Amino acid sequence: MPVAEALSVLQAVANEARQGLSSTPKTLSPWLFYDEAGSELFEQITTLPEYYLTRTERSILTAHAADILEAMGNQPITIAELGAGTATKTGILLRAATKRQPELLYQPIDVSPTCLEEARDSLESSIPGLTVRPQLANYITEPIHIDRPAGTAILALYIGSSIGNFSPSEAKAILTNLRTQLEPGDALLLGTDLAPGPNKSVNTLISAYDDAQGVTAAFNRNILARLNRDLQANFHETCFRHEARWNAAASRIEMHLAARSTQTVSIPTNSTGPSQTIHFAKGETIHTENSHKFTAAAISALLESSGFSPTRTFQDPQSLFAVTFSKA
Ligand code: AVI
Repeated sequence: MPVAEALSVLQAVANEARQGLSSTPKTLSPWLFYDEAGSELFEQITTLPEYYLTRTERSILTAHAADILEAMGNQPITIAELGAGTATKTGILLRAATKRQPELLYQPIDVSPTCLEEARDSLESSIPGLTVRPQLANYITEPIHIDRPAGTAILALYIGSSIGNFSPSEAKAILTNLRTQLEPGDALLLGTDLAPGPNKSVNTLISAYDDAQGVTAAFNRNILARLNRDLQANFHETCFRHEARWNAAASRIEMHLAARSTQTVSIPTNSTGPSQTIHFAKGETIHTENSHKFTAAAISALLESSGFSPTRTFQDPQSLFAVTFSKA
């Protein structure tokens, strides 16, 4: 990462820590999870037996790739993806699309340059006819731009249930921002984790965020390790207990870090600002993440309020996860 970029990331980490840890209740933003160590832990989470989200969405995409492409009609398509990461699941749709048209442009949009490069290298070398044009952009706070080769319709992807990590108003803003780039004939495929139902208990949800091997606990505590590494804070990570809670009123899993005892933590004066002392009462928590879980009605309401017309929803047989196709 270029030096100037690394410094601005460090300043953003410091700003988050100063603001979130001096608020009541204490909070830290979930984007702080994803430094190198946290991104590796997240990759491990996606393979855990309890974390059904990734494999279930993959199974839906595998089962319905042809239906999804058919819903786009006969025009050639261009695929763009928000928050693409390393785009491992996207390969399913890209492969299916290159069977219908000889050349395909894929535009992954993400904040991580390393993920974007990894995605380009692995996809271009394994899918003949595919051109990957990565875009480094913060689609959450900045307007985005999607290239449209002449005569193609755009299929935009926002999969992985990443939309669930935003508040309802942020989620609407992200989709509305995307909608500005789309025209009649274009479409959005949105992946969302589903709320508890007849075949999905609250326990299934809690276990997905509090696995037996403790990988999610390590992922959550890594946020403190990151503040130690980046800002020379002195958190004792093991003095904080990982908690996954179901908030029924807000239909979301919340992740917290609870102080096992009274504690005082300091962030020393450094290049990012003055020193900060943070006191924790026993049991006090830092709220680190929300992961919203959607009903079918909530998915439709979100899409419609952002200017989309949902036309088809694909689910797994147990109704754990949904992938919704909407027209622009
Ligand atoms: C990235 N995001 C969709 C994950 C989720 O399920 O909300 C992040 C995560 N947090 C804990 N485990 C996984």
